[in-house]
Amino acid sequence: MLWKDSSRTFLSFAFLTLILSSATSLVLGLQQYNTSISSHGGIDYSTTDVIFKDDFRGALSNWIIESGAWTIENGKLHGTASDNQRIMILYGGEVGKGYEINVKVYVISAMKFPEGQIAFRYDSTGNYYFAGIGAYGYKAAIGNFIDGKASLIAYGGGLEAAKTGVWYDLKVEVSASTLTVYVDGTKFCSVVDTTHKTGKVGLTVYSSSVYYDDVEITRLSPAEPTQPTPTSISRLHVEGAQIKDQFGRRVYLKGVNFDTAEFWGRPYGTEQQFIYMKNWGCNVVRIVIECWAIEGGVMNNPSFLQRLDNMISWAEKHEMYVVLDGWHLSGSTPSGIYRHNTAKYMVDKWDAWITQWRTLATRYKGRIHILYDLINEPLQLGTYANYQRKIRQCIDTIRSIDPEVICIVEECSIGDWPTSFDFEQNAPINRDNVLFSGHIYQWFTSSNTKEAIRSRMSQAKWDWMLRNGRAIWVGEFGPQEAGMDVNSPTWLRNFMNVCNEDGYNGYSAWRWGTRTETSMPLLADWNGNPSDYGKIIQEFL
Ligand SMILES: [Ca+2]
Repeated sequence: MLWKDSSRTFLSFAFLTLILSSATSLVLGLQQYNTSISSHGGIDYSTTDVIFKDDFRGALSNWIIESGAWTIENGKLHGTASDNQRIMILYGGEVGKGYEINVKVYVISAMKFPEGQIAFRYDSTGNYYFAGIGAYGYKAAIGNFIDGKASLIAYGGGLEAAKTGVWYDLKVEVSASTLTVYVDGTKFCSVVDTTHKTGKVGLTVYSSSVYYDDVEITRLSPAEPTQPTPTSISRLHVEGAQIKDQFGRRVYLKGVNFDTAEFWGRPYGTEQQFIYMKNWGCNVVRIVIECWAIEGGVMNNPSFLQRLDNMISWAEKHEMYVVLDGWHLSGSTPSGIYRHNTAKYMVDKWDAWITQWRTLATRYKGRIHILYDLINEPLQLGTYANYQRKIRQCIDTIRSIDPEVICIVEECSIGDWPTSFDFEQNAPINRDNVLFSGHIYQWFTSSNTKEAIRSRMSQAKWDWMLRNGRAIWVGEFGPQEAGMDVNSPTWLRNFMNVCNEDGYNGYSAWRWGTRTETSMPLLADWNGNPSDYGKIIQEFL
């Protein structure tokens, strides 16, 4: 988080008003979050063959109407469900265990959300999965019916992002215990679940009137693995301007910041919060180690380290990377003498800071999902040369313990704001496997357009860095300090689109929590429900 005033006083922030529609609150209130593990395309399918196709120009002779009104209309299948009614039509044949189902879906009208989905591994009326458009209010989601009770097990896209009057290409891939949903060719969510092993496939509608067309069910045959199966989490490295995993695949780190105040000052450093983050679609969490908040110093407190251990293990369990961030400095208060005075800190506290990183690198040596963000928002450096020497000392110390870990070096300034990557152009850090990180907030830019955002990035030399083979990740971003304004949704979407279009390596939103006193919380509550700001971030994770 960037403190805008140069006097480095702790600002009071205006309250962000969170408005959730009553419908959304109701739906979210009923959700059950299960532990879920995403698969990221680990299996290569070498052969496929079609099990069944129907373009609905003939009769429904291959189908079994389980419930509701289903008719053929002008070469399309039409299913109509009344309010709070789920209706179902099943393909009569057998499909085996590994297959994908493609179908076009068009919701004509909806009483709640526009809901048209594929049902699969259908065993009986109350026991099956359903996946597709509008489930639980999301663009796409997967639900699991067990003995007539449904729960949400994965979702993607924003709330209320599914629309009526639009043809969607829906695909559900069912492979062993991995269930994945695609809409218009884009993967929206995936989950590993073993509740239902086999069963029929079909189409289902909830509280809506829906057209379906061009159903195709295709058998998937896994290829013989010739290499180790890529997993979601592997040791990352920096290759030119990109982050790659150990299998050579490009990785974008997209997630959230989790601040010391929430996991230490407040009791939210729980596995459940990491499950919510994963369910939002995060693959990284930047854990902020805010030294001033910890009496006696972070590294002297076993309870603090135990809490870090837990969070790092939960992130690993739920397949997310962790950026450990040295956030502001110790021996002080929120408005204390070292905040954003890196030169003074380097004189007074540098040895303790190096010791801190040595302790962390030793404790987490070999944990392949961790990256180290050395020092947050360095300002008031005085001279760059001294800072460069210190940063190299820090990187070399960490690498002497854990040689392959990525170290993150942030934008800096020898004076006050703004920071930039000038230093890398003039006197490079000159260390391998370094990821560079910049922070950007709405108030940095003159307007909410992509042009204004790119102009600000260019001023700070982000484009120069990319052109010259430096990898950039955005460790923090967010809307106005005081919360969302009328321009914030456009700014946020434009910013994330620019990152994705221009080749940056992902972003981490400031910040996971509900507090309004330091602005811009992503959560509406600690049950994982998004604020208005969080809803926009969910679209881009
Ligand atoms: Ca047709």
